[in-house]
Amino acid sequence: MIVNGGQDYYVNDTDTAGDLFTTAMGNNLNSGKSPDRPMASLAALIDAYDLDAGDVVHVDNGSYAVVRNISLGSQDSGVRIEGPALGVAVLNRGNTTTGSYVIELAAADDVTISRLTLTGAVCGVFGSSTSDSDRFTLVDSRIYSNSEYDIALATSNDEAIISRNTVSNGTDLPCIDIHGNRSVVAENDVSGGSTGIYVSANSVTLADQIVVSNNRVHNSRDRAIFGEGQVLIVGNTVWGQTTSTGIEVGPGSKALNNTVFDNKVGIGSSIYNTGTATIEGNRVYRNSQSGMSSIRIQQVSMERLDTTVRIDSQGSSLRTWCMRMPIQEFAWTRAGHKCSTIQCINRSEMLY
Ligand SMILES: [Ca+2]
Ligand SMILES: [Ca+2]
Ligand SMILES: [Ca+2]
Ligand SMILES: [Ca+2]
Repeated sequence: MIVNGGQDYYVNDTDTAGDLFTTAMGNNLNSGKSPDRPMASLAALIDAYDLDAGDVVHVDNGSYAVVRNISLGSQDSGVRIEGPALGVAVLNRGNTTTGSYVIELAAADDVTISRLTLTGAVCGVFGSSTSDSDRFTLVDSRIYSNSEYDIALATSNDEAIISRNTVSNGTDLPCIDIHGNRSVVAENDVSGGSTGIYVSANSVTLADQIVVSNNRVHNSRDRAIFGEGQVLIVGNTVWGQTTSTGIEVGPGSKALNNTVFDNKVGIGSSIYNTGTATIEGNRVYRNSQSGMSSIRIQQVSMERLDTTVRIDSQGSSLRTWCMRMPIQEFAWTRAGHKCSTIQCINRSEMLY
């Protein structure tokens, strides 16, 4: 283990065109401690140093073949790893055999990754159920074309922040898969996957709520956003699930103030046995089959202010909702769309 000096670390590939942080080609024989002595491999640098809070690893413009997982352990807690503000630092795992990740969290708390492109792995960022890497932050990055998930953080990884990233893949699994308490998924652009953002909360306690807010999610196979447990899905824009559903809420979750259009079904719920999902204040329009749909509709409620309104099923083959509630305002429906069975609507729920 090399003794640290200063808090800045440098990585570069062998192409110096457009470099912002470094002044020389990367080489793993370098110390990685100054702009003219960058290392070539982020994994090698992480392994060589015991990193701490305040340490910043600068990964310069370039293409990096990631030949083994970049594994962040407890001794690396607090580190920030950042790419260039202009240009891209592409970390390509080039390996989709089981267990291949670009970034693997292994008991590293308070890690921040910013402005990196992560691709070519089973999973771009992975934290297992025993990783217990809390307060992980991923911002301003691009994660795409990983063979299973782009980002997967299991239950032990609490308080993650996934924000302002562009995330996409073409797989049968979610692009973003989040389970840790008090996590936030915000302001990302997410496309593809079976589900764009899949959030299954372990806790039913409000204090542990996971928030999915202000994302743009589109063109996923099964649904754009799914939440179950203590999950708040708020302020997202969701479109382009032409054969499936925009937002699906399971027991304990709430869809609030989202804009949902050009899907087969706008907002659906999946309450199989017990539980309540809440759908409130959304703008839902131009969905080809129905604005809203449910599997067990009688167990779903719609809340307006402090009033809980029951929703009854009608047309079970189409699973179309007919909302029976004290008339607040009449909804209007679009001719030819099967959401026309919706008869009246919450004042704040624009559904047409
Ligand atoms: Ca280390
Ligand atoms: Ca470079
Ligand atoms: Ca340390
Ligand atoms: Ca934890």
